[in-house]
Amino acid sequence: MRKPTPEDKFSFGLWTVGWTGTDPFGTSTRPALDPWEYSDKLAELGAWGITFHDNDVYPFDAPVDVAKARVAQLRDAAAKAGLVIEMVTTNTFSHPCFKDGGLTANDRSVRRFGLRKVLNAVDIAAESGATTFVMWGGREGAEYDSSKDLYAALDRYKEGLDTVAGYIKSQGYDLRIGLEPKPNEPRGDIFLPSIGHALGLIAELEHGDIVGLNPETGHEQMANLNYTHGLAQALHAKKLFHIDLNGQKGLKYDQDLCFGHGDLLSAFFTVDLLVNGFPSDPEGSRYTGPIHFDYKPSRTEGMQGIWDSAKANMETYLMLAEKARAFRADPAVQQLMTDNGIFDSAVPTLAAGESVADFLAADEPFDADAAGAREYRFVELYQAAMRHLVG
Ligand code: GLT
Ligand code: MN
Ligand code: MN
Ligand code: MN
Repeated sequence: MRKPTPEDKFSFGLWTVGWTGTDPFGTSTRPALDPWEYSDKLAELGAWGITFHDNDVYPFDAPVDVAKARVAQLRDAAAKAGLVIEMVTTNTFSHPCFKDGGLTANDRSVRRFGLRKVLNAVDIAAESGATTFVMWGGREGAEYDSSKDLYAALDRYKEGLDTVAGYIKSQGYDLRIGLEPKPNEPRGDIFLPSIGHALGLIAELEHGDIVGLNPETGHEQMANLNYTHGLAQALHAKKLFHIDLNGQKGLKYDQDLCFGHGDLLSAFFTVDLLVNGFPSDPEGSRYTGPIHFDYKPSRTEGMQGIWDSAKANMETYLMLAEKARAFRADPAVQQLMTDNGIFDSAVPTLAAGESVADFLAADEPFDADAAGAREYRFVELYQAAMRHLVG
C-alpha cells in the first residue's frame, strides 16, 4: 500500500497517540511525550493534520502565560512539520469539578466555569487556524434518573451551545461546532446519546446553522446502531462537519481500536460512502472534510506500537478506499445495483407536478403478487462486495 500523503487529509488527536495507557484498573504503561514530539512523528508518517484539547497541550491549572507559550510552541512545530491544526476541543471531563458535567452540571458555578473554559478554547481554535470545534459532552449525563431535572438539563445544554455558537459568530471566526454523541461511558447515560438525538437538539438552536456533528464509529456501535447509516443521515441534514474513525467490537466498553479492527464490513461501507458518495448523487452530498482518527494504541503496546497503530489506521483506510472504488467501478456491481433497484429509489414516488388528488384518483394497476415475488438480489450484491474485499 502506498504511503499516506497530505492529499489524503488524515489527522489524529494528540490524545490518541498520546494516550499513556491509564484505565480504570491500571496505571500508565507508556511515558508521556511533549505534544510537539507526537506531531513531528505524525507528519513523518504522512498525516496532514492534528487536533487537540486545551489540556492535551497545557495542564488544567497552568498559568495563562505558560498555556499561551505551550500552544505557540505546538503551532510552531506543526507549521514547521507542514501539519494543519484542523480541529480544537476542550477538556470538560477530566477534572473532578466536571464530575457532574460542564455545560449541564446541576451546580451553576461549575457551568459558568465550564462555559468560560469552552469559550477560551474557541479562541485558541481560531488562533490556530482550526475550522472545526468539537464538543464531546462525555460528562453531560447521569447515573441516576432521580439526580436530574432532564428538561432543565437540556435547556442548559441548549443555552451552552447557543452561547458558544453565538460567540463564534460575534468574533467572526471561521469555525463550526461538531457535537460528538456517545451513549454512555464515562456517565451511566450521556445526554445526546446518538447522531439522531444530537440532530434533534441542533434543530432547536438559535445558532444551529453552524452546529453539526462529529460522529465516532465506536460510539454509534456501542448503541448497536449502524455508523454508516448515521453518517448518511447527518449528510442528508447537511450536518456532517467532522468524523472520528475507529474500531469497536460489539456492545461493550468504548474500545477505540484502530479503524477496521472492529466490524470490518461496516468499515468498508463507511469508506464506500466517504469516497464514492451516494449512488444517486455521488458528488452532491459527499463528505469532503478531514479523515480524523480517534483511537487508542492498546495498553499492551510500547512506543513502537503507537506508531504501528497510527500507521494501521491510515493503511486500512487506504486499502478500503481502493477496494471501495474498484467495487463501485465494477460493471457487474453496477448491474447488480440496478437489479437491486438502488437507482429506482432516487425517482420521486409522486410524478412531477402530480397532486395528491390526482394521485388518489389515478386508476393504476398494481400486481401485488408480482411485487411480492420480485427478486432483489441484495445478497448477491453484498457478496460482490465480499469478493472485492477478501476475494
Ligand atoms: C475523549 C473521547 C473522544 C472525543 C474526544 C474529544 S475526548 O477522548 O473519548 O471520543 O472525541 O473531546
Ligand atoms: Mn471512543
Ligand atoms: Mn475516545
Ligand atoms: Mn471521539
